[in-house]
Amino acid sequence: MTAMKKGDKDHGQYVRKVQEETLRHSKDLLAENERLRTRVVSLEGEVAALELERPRLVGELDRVREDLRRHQALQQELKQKLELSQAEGLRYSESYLGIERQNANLANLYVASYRLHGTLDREELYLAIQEILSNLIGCDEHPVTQVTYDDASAFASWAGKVLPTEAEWEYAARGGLEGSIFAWGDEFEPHGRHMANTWQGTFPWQNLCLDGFEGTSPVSSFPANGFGLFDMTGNVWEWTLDWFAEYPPGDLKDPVGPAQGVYKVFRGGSWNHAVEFARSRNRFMMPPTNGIYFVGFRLALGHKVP
Ligand SMILES: [Ca+2]
Repeated sequence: MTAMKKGDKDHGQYVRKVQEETLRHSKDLLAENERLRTRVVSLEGEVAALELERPRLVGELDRVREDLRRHQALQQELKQKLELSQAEGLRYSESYLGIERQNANLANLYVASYRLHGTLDREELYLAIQEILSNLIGCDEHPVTQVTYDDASAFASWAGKVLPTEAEWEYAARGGLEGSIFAWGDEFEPHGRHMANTWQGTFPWQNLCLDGFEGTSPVSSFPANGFGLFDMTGNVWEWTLDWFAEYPPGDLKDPVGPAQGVYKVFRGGSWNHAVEFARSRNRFMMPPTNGIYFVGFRLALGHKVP
């Protein structure tokens, strides 16, 4: 055996160390290669599956695009309908104003005729007044109608109260049921029960009176809502404090009417209008100087001045 020098010994140790590290590195590379190969196989499988799914996904994308296009068209159509219905509402109010003017003209003609011909003696005048009063017999519990907004507002001031704003009225109408269609919920006739006085039948010639009333009904003929308020739906519309203006789109919290306007808003539907007018959110309007046989009012306590 040849005696090993120190330099030879160090060199042998260095070579073994390099061999061990190379072997370990080689094993690591093998493991990493195996992992990568497995990953390649997996990804190839996913790509193949996606390729198979591609026609279905493209088809679904086309369908969703088509649905979106259809919904956008529908939304546009509904917007136009809404604008038309609001314009129709204004025309409707104008037509009532025309009828009121005609009635006023007829009344003036009537009085003028009596004055001209002198046919109204004391007895006839008494009978005429009795006839007018007889229409009110038995109506003590019915809501007042034929009052203008100005009348209602003057009465409220005299009584130390106010007319409710639209927002206050709508909040009161729902009786604590947030977003409900009517004062008692979403179903107009729950379990077939009439909950309000509206018009049934084909307006204006067929008044079926299925709710038991041909005209106005005594207040509290139907159940109160959650706040204990009667007739928030139907019977007579009710003047509110607000001037009319179209609401902007989207949800609104306590919207306030404009400072000035042409029409005052009334709410709630009436015995003279079908169910679709009776929704708590529905609005109608006419000039504040108009009084008509299906519009009345109710008072609110008003705001306390600090
Ligand atoms: Ca009725």
